[in-house]
Amino acid sequence: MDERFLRVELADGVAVVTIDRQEALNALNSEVIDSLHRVFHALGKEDSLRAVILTGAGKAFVAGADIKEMADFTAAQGRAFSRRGQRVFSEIEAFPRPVIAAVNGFALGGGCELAMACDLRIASEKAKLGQPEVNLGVTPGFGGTQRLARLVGGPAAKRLLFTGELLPADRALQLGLVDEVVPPETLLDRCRELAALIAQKGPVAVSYCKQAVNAGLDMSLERGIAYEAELFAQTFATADQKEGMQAFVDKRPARFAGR
Ligand code: DAK
Repeated sequence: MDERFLRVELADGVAVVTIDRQEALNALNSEVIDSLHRVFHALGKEDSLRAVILTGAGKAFVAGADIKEMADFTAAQGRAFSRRGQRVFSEIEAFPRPVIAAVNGFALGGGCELAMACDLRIASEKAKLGQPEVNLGVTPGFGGTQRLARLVGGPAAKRLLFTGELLPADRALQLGLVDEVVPPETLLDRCRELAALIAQKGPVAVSYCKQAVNAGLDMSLERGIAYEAELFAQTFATADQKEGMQAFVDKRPARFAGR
């Protein structure tokens, strides 16, 4: 599954995907974006997969979309790049398993947007997050204005977007842009710990929870609750529900099959 700029390690139901294009601080060029698409597509076919950890090699998570590649774009190239990027970000957001961003360093522009397309964000104390696109005379283009406002609220999102300010990890935590901050040397272990905890749970139920929260954010409360009830009903057609409830009655750990 490895690609030129992407490493994939799959063990115990958890995939660690590392973007490794350190000469450009892991900036997202077309090749990295296409590789992410291929890797997530391939991971989607792994029956044993329970969670994904996405991180960057070196001092950056991802320092943004590749400014050097974008600089001379024609409108048509810009459109194609935008479609590629948006497709991958949507695939990650809708990926049937939880995706945890291990934000090891700079997560700027498209990098911050990539982290926001993940389900959880665990940051190293060294991480810096922000949307500095206004420095380049552009807006975020991979969902930054929308996901940031949903995560941190309108005023905080506007301040970050208007100023291009880079937030240290502790400030990002206060705003809710990341969920936890840990020392750099423990970042991957902490993410693996979380992924392992998730991997013990009913896989279909975890997947439905992700689906319900994501879809519900675009619905009225009334419709969201109706959608939740439907997913709840569907879990009763799974082997996982039978196993989970029988294991409770038998006072033993559940052994979920993921179906
Ligand atoms: N793209 C390309 N190369 C980059 C890069 C980037 N985003 N960020 C860093 N690099 C490269 C640097 O050019 C440098 O390369 P060489 O000069 O060695 O060849 C190398 O990585 C190391 O960077 P620095 O020497 O600058 O390292 P420092 O530690 O001094 O500084 C930094 C780190 C992260 C503060 C700095 O590199 C920096 O400010 N980088 C740019 C951050 C940034 O502005 N990111 C946002 C990019 S714009 C859209 C879709 C998407 C987008 C917009 C529209 N549509 C669909 C409409 C998204 C836009 C963005 O993400």
